[in-house]
Amino acid sequence: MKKLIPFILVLAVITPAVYAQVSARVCLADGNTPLKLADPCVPFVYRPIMVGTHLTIIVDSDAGGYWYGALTIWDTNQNYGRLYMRDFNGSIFPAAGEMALILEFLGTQTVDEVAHDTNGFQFSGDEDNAVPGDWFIVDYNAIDTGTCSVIFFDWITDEVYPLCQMSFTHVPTRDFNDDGIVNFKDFVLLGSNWRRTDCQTQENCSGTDLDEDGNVDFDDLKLFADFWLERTR
Ligand SMILES: [Ca+2]
Ligand SMILES: [Ca+2]
Repeated sequence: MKKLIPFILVLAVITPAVYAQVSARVCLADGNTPLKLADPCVPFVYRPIMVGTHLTIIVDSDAGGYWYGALTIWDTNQNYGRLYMRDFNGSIFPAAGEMALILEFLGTQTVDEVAHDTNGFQFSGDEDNAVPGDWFIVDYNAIDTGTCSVIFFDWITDEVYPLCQMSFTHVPTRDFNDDGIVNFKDFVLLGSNWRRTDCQTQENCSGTDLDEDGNVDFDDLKLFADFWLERTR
């Protein structure tokens, strides 16, 4: 036993302190299916999504205790995406504790001396009752074509720099009839515009000229098929 005591002391010295690891993950609208990355080797840069697509961003923790942080749009190209809180209770999971809070804040970003509106949410966990698990959920909607970023702050560890920046690329919708799903009805609409060459003067041939080169052909069919059976809401 005498030999064991120095060994334990050494362990106490070299074992680093353990802190709660709070993170944000992106899922489809079901709040469960992860959104795939564009490149598995590049974190936080996600595969393209269609305009109108709804996503969920979930804040989770591997430990309890007090925490505060934020999610906010960082959209230097003007409001291509937006975050939504479901309602006061709907965006807070029980694991965050009874006193957990979520507050919306509106702000501006100045890009090239032009101020743009932006939005986000500030979170705080319950110091006494928070437990490991999912703590908060907010919805994200792709409003227009372009690239939009959402930045995540863990203000416990850093009050200035974000923990991560999630990047979303919005492409034109393939849900041509706007019924919420890309299926055979949309394929029929694409077929009804097949081989047209006047799309640049005809509103992209009802949206079916997906690469916007003026005609509807196999290039557009390929872009359409990439989103087969995906939902926009
Ligand atoms: Ca459709
Ligand atoms: Ca085309």
